[in-house]
Amino acid sequence: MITNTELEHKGNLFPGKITSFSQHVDKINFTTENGVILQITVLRGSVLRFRYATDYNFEKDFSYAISEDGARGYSKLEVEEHDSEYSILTARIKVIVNKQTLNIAIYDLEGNVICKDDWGFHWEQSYEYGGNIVKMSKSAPQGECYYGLGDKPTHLNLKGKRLENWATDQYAFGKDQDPLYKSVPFYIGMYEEKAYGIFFDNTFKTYFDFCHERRNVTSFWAQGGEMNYYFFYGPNMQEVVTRYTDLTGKPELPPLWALGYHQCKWSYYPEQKVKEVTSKFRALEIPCDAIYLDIDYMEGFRCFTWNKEYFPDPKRMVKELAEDGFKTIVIIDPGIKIDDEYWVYKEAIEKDYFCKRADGPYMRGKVWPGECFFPDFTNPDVREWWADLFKEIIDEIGVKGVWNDMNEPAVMEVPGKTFPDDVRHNYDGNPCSHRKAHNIYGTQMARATYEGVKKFSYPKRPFIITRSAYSGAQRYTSSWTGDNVATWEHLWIANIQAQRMSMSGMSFTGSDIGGFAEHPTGELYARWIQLGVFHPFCRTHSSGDHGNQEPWTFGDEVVDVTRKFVSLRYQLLPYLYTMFWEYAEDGIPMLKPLVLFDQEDCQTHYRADEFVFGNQILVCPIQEPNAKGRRMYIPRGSWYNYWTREYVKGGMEQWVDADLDTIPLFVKDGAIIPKYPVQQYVGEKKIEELKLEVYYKLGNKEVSKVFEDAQDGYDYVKGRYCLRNFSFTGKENEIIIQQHKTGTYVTEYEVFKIEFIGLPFVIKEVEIDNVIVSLDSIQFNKKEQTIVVPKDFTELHIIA
Ligand code: MIG
Repeated sequence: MITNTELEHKGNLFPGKITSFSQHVDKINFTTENGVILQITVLRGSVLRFRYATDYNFEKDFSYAISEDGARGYSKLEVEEHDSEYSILTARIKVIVNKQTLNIAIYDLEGNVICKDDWGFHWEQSYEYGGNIVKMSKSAPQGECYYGLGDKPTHLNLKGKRLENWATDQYAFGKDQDPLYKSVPFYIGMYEEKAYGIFFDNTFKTYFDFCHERRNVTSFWAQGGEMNYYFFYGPNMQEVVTRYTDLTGKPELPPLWALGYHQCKWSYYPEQKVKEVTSKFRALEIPCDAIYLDIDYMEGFRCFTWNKEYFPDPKRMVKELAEDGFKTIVIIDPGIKIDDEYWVYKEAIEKDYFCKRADGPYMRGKVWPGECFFPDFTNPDVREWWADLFKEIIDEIGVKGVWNDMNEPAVMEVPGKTFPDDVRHNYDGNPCSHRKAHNIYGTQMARATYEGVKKFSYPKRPFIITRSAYSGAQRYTSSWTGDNVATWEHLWIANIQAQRMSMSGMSFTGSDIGGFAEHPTGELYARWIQLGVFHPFCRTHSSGDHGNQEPWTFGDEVVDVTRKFVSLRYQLLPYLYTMFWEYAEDGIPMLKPLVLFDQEDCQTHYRADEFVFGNQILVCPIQEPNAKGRRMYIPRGSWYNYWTREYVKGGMEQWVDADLDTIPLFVKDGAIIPKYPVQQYVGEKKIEELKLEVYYKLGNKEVSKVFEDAQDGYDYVKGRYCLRNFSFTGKENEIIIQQHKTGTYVTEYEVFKIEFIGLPFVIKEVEIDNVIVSLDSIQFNKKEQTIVVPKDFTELHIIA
């Protein structure tokens, strides 16, 4: 790689002086003497787009990542010309554009530098492919920290690293290995507790260098396409993420069952084996909602076929599994077997839907079925055709979810593990080579799959999971982190990846619990389950090469731990669903790394183990064998140890006990945590009451929310949901809980069972909506500190 002193000798070109300037509503153009145009678009007061052309010439404007539903509009825009610069002022930030160099600097309204160019935009002409290698370099003040970038299995804070985005099938990847399966060219920078974000929307291979090459410089570049990035001002880190997510899109709510526990293996077959596994879950009372069929369910690995020897009557099997509460999820890969007797192959040939090499032949590659061709998912007609292929699986057989694998795309036995660069793609009417389409291929496959599964599941909700993804994939699909390994180090990696994906707009992610390659010890599996139940997507999966990975293969103690933690997840379903709703509605990351939770506390900036699940539950995994606990940082504020109910003050590191049957877990004081009874699968039981665990806090109000609806279907979009907004006020001898309810959905339970934790007084009197009620009438249980009250109160007073 080149260094700075060499840079100018390596054919780098720089913009010259600005010679003209124009503004068209929200777009401001600066043209330089040597043909560079910088176009700044103001999307919102704190969201700006920077786009650079060379030779006076922009490409056609097209992006797969940007969502049409994102918020647009600003209240203020003032552009002024000064002697040596232009200034652009919005309600949130000020941008200065230097007339001599085209360099930009972004300030907050108090005049603090948020982000400024070092060399700014520069480029190199690509002799090999044509076009430019486009580059951007920014000043990196000492102490700046960096986060984001998708699935990178490296320390949460990216300072000092150089990383690459090129979706790659990395079987048994290691710590710090790069790149992996996903390309999310979005990072968050934070300096002096002020955060901003940059999304470099370019699907070519991109690089990010965070003070690795030069100590005071952060840069990013791409092997083609345009320098085209969005800037998000915080200063609050969560707002950076919500603005990025708003721009690149939010998911629909998943069916509630998809937030349950999933069991997978490569592969469960024949039918008898599948049933053995599912029955065992029920017999051992380990809740489970989904069972996966990996590639062996197909006939010779042909997508959309069934192996009739292993699965003679898939429709009956899927129905029987459904009667026992299991949803069947099947894998679908992109490679289509070259086989003239195979209808999917024949249709794609007839319609000319397979990817081709530059000179005309089909893109041929070996994957599981043998020699295959690959649909061009960047062609809208192909996506529509692909979507319709799901009719039988979903509509007739009753499968509830689809798992997209190998969509980097992966190809076996070739050096680059993927398509050659010259392969042609439609790119929605912007024909291009694989260099440009590679990173988006997996997302377009998942998108086509989502359209199909949704169409045939309707009015129920679809469930899709993908391995490869680009920014914006969260609109269509959940994801998992690929082929990890059954080692303690990988437990650390899984924790980082889930947090990083959350900060990168893709909260609905989880790891293969226990590890995909190799075989975990019972202890490692137990520790992984304890973490995995706090990840938005929760699935055990393994290659099956080194033994079984169902919880019972590790003995009774691990069965008990698994049951305990999976049951806890099921109890917390209303909490988890509410945090998903906040993600779907406002783009709020479901997992909050400590730095995102409290960026003003510099103790959090390099923390990576501890995270907040939703808004009020603090989790910290045990990541070593034989541990009886660990040291961890408890963020500022006060917390209750979930297990012991001990009250702890945050803002310092502490030792926390955690034998094999617990994980360090804390609840924020003032929180109201909703729980359902344990169910073996979503919908097994009628919910007779909603349990509310109220964690006492002295002082300021604390707000908690509970979102519920029909748990599936689209009625919630029409307002048929029930959103409860609770606010807790704690005094020395009284607590007040106010409830504000919106939405038209009527929950099936009639009462709340409220449990008080940490209450400093004995309950003497209870008032519901200003009426004193007898303690008998609300089933006051002094020992358990519980009462049962009608669900629709607006104000509850608990008095000493
Ligand atoms: O080349 O379908 O990451 O989850 O079990 C291996 C078989 C293909 C890789 C996936 C893994 C899946 C496996 N697949």
